[in-house]
Amino acid sequence: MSGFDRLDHLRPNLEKMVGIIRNANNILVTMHCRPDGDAAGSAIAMAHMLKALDKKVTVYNVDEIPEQFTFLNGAADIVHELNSTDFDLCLVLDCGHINLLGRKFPYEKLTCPLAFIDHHSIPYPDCIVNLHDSQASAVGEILFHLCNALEVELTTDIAAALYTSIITDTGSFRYTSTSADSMRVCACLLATGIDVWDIASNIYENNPVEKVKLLGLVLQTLWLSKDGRLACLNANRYMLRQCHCPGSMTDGFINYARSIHGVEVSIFLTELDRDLYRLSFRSRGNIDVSQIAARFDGGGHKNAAACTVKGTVESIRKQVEEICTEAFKSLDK
Ligand SMILES: [Mn+2]
Repeated sequence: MSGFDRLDHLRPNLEKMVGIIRNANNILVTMHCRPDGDAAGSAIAMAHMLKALDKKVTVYNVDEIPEQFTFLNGAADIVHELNSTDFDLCLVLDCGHINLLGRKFPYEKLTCPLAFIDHHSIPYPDCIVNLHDSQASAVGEILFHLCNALEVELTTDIAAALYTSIITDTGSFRYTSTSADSMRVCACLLATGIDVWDIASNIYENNPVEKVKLLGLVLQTLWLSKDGRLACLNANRYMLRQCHCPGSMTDGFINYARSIHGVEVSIFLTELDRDLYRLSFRSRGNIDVSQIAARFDGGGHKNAAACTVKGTVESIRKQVEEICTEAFKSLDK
């Protein structure tokens, strides 16, 4: 008995992954574009683990790491350009589909094998191994077990990065993905002596004033469906420019729409270009927004998903409203 409910599920691929990592020397670590706390935290933890094994490590993402995760030791080493694509192994973290690595990712040039570590609903199949657990609250939770399997000491640097992964992907232990195992893993992380308030305040109470000003503009765009079950917020390029904010600054704003009494699905539209939007979904309860996002060639989890859509705010909102009306109907049956 390991004391962890999910370890038996992970064990076969965990052993495979350990073998693959031990055999590689020059390793590329990457994660989904527009990295969130789980992507950033798990990539940083992975890098510390590989360095402890004397591997040469490059952590690469096409996009910048959001400001609130740069306090993590190792965040500054993440690169956004690759001088060489000559690696023995590429570890892909928190990524349900290779396309989510971003348009700028050097797919063609990279010839080394890919190994995935992930918790999205469906494991991406085209790789040498996918250390996958859709019941894990975060990739950070899986990496804790990998750290043990690799016999790497759980340092405070690793623990802080894994804790960041888990608190951000569980909404600070509020989402249903939070399991007894999440808590067990976090208990082990806390036992290293990490400062949980320091981590939480860096992530959640360290907003640039521009972000709060942008939030003020965004909240004025609130739209609710007649039945009050769908809520929409949006940020256009004019607002972003006015507040000197990149599009990534809207991360988390969607939760204000979902927080409204009676709202079951919330959407957030960030204007990328003229008539081109990034569409994010959040749901509570039983609506699976990854299925709605899939209708627009996107993906994600049951309660959080995203895609890119062409159209105006009104036309996209209308399409989503129609899909949601159907979904609510089948839910009410
Ligand atoms: Mn994740």
